[in-house]
Amino acid sequence: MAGREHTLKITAVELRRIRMPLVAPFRTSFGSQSERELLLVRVATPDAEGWGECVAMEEPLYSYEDIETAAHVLRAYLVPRLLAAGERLTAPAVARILEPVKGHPMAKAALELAVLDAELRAAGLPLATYLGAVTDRVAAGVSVGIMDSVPQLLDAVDGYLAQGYVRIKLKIEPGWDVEPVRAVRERFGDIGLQVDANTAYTLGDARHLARLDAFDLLLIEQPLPEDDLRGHVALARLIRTPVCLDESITSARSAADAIALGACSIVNVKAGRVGGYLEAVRVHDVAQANGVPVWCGGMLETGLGRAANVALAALPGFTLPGDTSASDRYYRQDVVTAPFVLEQGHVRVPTGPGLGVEPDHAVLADLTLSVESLPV
Ligand code: OSB
Ligand code: MG
Repeated sequence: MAGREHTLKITAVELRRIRMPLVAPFRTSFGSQSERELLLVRVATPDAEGWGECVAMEEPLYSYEDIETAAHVLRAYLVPRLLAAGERLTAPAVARILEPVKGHPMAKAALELAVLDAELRAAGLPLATYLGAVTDRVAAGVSVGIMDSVPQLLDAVDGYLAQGYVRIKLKIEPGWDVEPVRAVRERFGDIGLQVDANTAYTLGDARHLARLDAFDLLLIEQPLPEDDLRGHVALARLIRTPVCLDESITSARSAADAIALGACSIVNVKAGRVGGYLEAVRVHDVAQANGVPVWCGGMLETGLGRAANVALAALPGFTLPGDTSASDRYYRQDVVTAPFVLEQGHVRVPTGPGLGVEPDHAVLADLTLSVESLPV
């Protein structure tokens, strides 16, 4: 990545809050959603504008950030620090400039992505190329929410498999785990199948979770609380299903620790969770150096954030299908002019400069709840 940086001066920053209806309610162990509200960050520079998507959710149920805390931290601390850095800004400097502000990785990631997009658009370089992509399309899995009944779940999975998704992830929680997994395995046979608990269990559930061993799952994602690394070490020794961490991995350092301790053998990489796409590449690098497979997680992104995820998922260590589904799995109308589509179970890596997708301004205007221009 060195030597390709172009410096830029930010002339305006915009925080745009949007609301998008989901095509179907999405239920996890931490709640049910029928729409996605989120924050988009736009930076303007003399040569190009750049977009970043903040993946914080409406309520702090996945992690402690929410849309309001992200907007607050951006407005009060992050944007002012970046502007104070002056004209010789480059994307790799953003994380260092923001580092004194503790936490708030999703707010930081959104701002870094907007700067990165502007810089790469000005340089004519695709984000995927910049990050180190080695492929032009990525395998797409789909994350399937908790349903009211097993037949309803089987219908949903059937639909996704018919569309070509190459791997199914079932959201689980106590009371919705062994039976739905058994039903999906029995009905659909030898498909790529994994589960995500979003911290819903404790180590005391180890014997129960070991019942999932019978179903040859690719992995179990984040069974225990975010800060329970030792619990995951113990659990990993008690069950055969490989343990994958999502919420617990907050940086390349924490990934290195989790891997060294034996808390996981697979890592879900989400740029928002680790403070940006450049740190996400470092998580990938740490995992790859340890022979640990990674895959690209998702946060119900719009086409803007999805473009960045798909670029990241094209790196060589991403050997498992990601939660990088097509736009229509989430939204009837995406905010980009060319939504992501599924082609033989894959989505194409954008090839244009920066994110390689263009916002659809009419659609955006329709979905916008508020726009805030920050003083520059
Ligand atoms: O834990 O991976 C998760 C969505 C929102 C918050 C957390 C998670 C998820 C998903 C959906 O599982 C992933 C996607 O398709 O974007
Ligand atoms: Mg997860």
